[in-house]
Amino acid sequence: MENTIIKVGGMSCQGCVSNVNGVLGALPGVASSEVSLEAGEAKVAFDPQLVSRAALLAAIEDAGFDAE
Ligand code: 9UX
Repeated sequence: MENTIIKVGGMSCQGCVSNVNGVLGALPGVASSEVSLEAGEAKVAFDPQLVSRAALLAAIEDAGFDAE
């Protein structure tokens, strides 16, 4: 398992937080995600055999947010 912190831009309410948690949680290989509106970031634990960090960023961006 690998842990990463992703900066997430464009979240303006707790609904956005739920949306980001939802898209991350739907990806195979994501064990857990913790998204903070205040910090503008997501802490994600994932299995690098199943999903890449780049795929996490892409999923967040597809949901309409910025990720880096
Ligand atoms: Mo809040 Mo975010 O009304 O995708 S859910 S701004």
